[in-house]
Amino acid sequence: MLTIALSKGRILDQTLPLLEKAGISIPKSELESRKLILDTNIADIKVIVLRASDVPVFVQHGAADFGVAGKDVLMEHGADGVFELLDLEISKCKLMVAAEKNKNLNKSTLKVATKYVKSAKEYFYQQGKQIEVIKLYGAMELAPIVGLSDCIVDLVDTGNTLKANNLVPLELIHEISSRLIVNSAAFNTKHAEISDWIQKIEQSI
Ligand code: PRT
Ligand code: MG
Repeated sequence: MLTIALSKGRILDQTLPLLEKAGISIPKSELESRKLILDTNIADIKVIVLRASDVPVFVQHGAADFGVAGKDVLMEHGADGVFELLDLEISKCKLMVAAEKNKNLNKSTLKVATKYVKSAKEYFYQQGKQIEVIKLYGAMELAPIVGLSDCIVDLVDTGNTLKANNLVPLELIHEISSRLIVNSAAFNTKHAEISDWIQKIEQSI
């Protein structure tokens, strides 16, 4: 039995066609049901659909053998106990620093609003800048406008969300795409089976 953990939302939408090309499909009735463990066309492969940030947790602990998660989520999680095997080249975006235009960011301690606490700390530490992190779970773009922070660290795709909130992208922290991860123990114990599927998925990218 193999269990694949997928992130709900945009990653799920873009992963399903890849899996289908590789020979794993989820019937529409399963996707539309409220079930949390979905059957696939292959009897010994199940799919669980999770909150993006929970995917590496399930894979790390072996509750799922495989998973698909954004590089942003993997960097935050630390990804201990998981191997990052493939760049699926889907759900691409950039992790960036953004702020109001002409905002002075040369302060001794910069207030940074983000849900990417670890990535933000590492980035500014490398820049030799001291920061105070304000952890948010969403609507990061609001923080500089209402004076909660000097800047934000968030994902940027088209840039429309920043623009709509009078913010400008300033510095690139990391290019983001979704990655196929595997539980490191499962990779050893179910090596033949797992390598076989990895190859098929790789050919579908
Ligand atoms: O909403 P919830 O908290 O439940 O989950 P989620 O928001 O984490 O899920 P979802 O479906 O949004 O998918 C998140 C994953 O998709 C991330 O972990 C990334 O790996 C990937 N991804 C790719 C993105 C984007 N592009 C993206 N643009 N995730 C979020 N965004 C958001 C961004 O945070 C910002 O608010 O889109 C907005 C910016 O988009 P533009 O086009 O206006 O620049
Ligand atoms: Mg979202």
